[in-house]
Amino acid sequence: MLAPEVETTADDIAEMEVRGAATIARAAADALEAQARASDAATPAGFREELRAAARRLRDTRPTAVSLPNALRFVLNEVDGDSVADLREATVDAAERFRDQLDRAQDDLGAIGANRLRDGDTIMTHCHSTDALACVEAALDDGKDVEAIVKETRPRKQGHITAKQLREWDVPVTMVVDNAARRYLDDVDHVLVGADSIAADGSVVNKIGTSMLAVSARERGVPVMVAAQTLKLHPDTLTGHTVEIEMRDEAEVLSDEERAEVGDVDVENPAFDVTPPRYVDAIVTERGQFPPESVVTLMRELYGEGTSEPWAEE
Ligand code: RUB
Repeated sequence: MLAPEVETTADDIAEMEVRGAATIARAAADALEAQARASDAATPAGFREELRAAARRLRDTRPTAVSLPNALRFVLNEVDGDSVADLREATVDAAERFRDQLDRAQDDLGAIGANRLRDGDTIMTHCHSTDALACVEAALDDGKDVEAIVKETRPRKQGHITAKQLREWDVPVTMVVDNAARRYLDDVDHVLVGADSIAADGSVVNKIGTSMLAVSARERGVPVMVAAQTLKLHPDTLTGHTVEIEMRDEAEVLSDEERAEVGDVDVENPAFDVTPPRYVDAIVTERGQFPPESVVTLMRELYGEGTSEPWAEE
């Protein structure tokens, strides 16, 4: 019943071939569009059931980045019509609108984030965030010179992706192991990271190690800027829910070979952590920059007091 593109996308997200909150959201919208195009459902009810099943398959891949359910909700809530053809067209249109909105949000937040960066500034990055890099790209477009100290980001080394992108823009890059971050903070003007989810109290959920970096940055007096389009706001946290932190395969930390050498140890491999709002100076969104504690106002405005699960089985 599921289109092959849905299965492939779900596998790619789970295996991190497709990764990063915004990119995952876009891939999910693309997959729903592919499902709509491929559907040979005989009835509107059948079409809707297929789309919900596709959304459930995508939803179950990774739990932490709220951009994924927010994207699925955006598309599913726009699917309206009396015939399969109408429903198909509505799905395709909604996916298209979603992609446009995502691109525009990234451009807009990039322009706002760039205003925080001065000519000659050095940033320190953690993981790979397209929202964070949009700020750098906009600053470069404004004619500012920016340098970067890029944290490697164990265990998956997403810092390499960031370094590659920055080098393509001719930004001077120094790569450091994660443990060296504090040593280099004195040379840094801004810590610049993205987010997978932002909670109603302004806590920032991002790649594991973000909170340690933010605490060190606060101790060193270096401002911490989180670039996160409003797709990263987690509406369930308005009603007291917490954000699930993904635990990944221990082999990412300790290979079978290494384990044979080390012996019988337990391994924990959380993919994300929570940075309390007091360590964050600004959350930069396409709607402006916010002190983390005030982001709840924006969340209420955009997402109301609760969320639906339009992919649930009926
Ligand atoms: C990626 C990560 C990124 C955010 C924001 O984790 O933590 O900082 O997703 O990225 P993973 P973006 O590699 O495990 O998916 O700004 O591109 O949405």
